[in-house]
Amino acid sequence: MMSMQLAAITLRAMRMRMKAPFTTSFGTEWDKDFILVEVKDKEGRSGWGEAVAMKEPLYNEETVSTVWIMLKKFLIPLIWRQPPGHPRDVAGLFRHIRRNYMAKAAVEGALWDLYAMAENVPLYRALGGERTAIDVGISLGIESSVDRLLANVEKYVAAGYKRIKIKIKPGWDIDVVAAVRQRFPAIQLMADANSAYTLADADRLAALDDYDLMMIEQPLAHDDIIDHAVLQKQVKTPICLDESIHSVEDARKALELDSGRIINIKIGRVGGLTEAKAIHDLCLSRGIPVWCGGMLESGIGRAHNVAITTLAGFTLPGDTAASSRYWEEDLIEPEVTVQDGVIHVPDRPGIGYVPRRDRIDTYTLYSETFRP
Ligand code: OSB
Ligand code: MG
Repeated sequence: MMSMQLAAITLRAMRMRMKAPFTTSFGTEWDKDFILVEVKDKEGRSGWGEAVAMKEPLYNEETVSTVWIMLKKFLIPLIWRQPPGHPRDVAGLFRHIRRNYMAKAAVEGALWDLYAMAENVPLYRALGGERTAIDVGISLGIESSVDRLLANVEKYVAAGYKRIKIKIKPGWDIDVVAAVRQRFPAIQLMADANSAYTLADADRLAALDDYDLMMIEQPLAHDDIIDHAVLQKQVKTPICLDESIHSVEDARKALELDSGRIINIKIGRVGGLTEAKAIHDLCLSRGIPVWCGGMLESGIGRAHNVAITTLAGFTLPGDTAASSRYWEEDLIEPEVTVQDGVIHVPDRPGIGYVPRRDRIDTYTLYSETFRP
C-alpha cells in the first residue's frame, strides 16, 4: 500500500452502562465513559480505535476530557501535517508530545485497523501474531462482602476462565485471598492492588506468599520502580507491573532493577500497538512473561486487545473477558465470546469484529469530525 489516503477523523464521546459496578482500590465505576475514534480513508473504509482513559484521573492522569483535547488540538493536526505511510510510523510522529499515551493509542489503533482493512488482512496478522486462540482470565472487583466475591469467583470459574484476578486494598487483602484460596485450592489466582500500598506494608504483602498467587499486580506507587525492586526481594510471589510501565524504556529499566518479573501490557497505557509490541519483544527476548490487561473496554478496544494477545510472548491469560461480562449489548458483531477459557481469534480483516453503527449511535453523547 502506498500511503493511507485519509479523508476524515471522527471523535465520539460515549457512555455505556455496565451490568454491574466495578470497584478497585481507587474507586467505583458504574457508567463507562470513553472516546471512540473513527478514521476514514478516501475509498470509504473505516478504522476504529478506543481511548481507555476514564472519566476521572484515578488510574492515571488522563481523562475522557484530556484525551478529547489532545486529539483535537495536537494529535489529529500532526496526522494531517504528515499522513503516515504505515501505522508503525504514528508513534514516531507523536514522540515529541509528552505522555498522553491513551490519547495517542486511540488514534494509532484506529490507523492500524484501517491499514489492516485496506490490506485485507486481520489486524492480528498485520501485528505478527500467530496464535488463533487466546487464554482468558477475569478481573473481579472489590465487593461489599467476601461471600459476594466468592459467588463471583464461582460463577466465572464455572464459565471456564483460566485465571481469576481479585482486586485488593488495605483491609481487603489477606483474609479475602485466604478465603478464595481455601474455597478454590487449584485455580490460577492473582491479586491487583492498583498502587494501594507502600513499603511500610511489606510484611502484609509478604504474607500473601502463603496462597500460591501467580503474581501481585502493582502493589506500590503508580510511578515507582525503585520500591518495587526492594519489595520483590522481600516477597516470593512475582510482582507484575501495570501502572508503572509506559514504554519499552520503562520496561527495560524495571527489568534491569528486578522491579517485577511479569508485565501487564495495556495498549492504551503505553501509547499504542507499536509500543505494546516493542515491550512484548523486549520481554520475550528476556524470558519475561507478559499478558494483556484490560480497562473495561467496549468491543472496539477489546478487539484490539484480542489482536495483540496473539503475539508469541503473551503466555499468561489476559483480562480480556467476554463482552457479556460487562455489557447487555456490545458495539461489535459478533460479540467477544469465551469458550472453555479461550477466545477464538476471528479471521476477518481489521480488528476482526464488525462495529455496529446503530449501537454506536445509541451510546454517543456527542461527536466531532475533523478533515485534512
Ligand atoms: O488495574 O487492571 C487494572 C480496570 C480499570 C482500571 C484498571 C484496571 C482494571 C481491571 C479490569 O483490572 C480489567 C478488565 O476487565 O477490563
Ligand atoms: Mg492493574
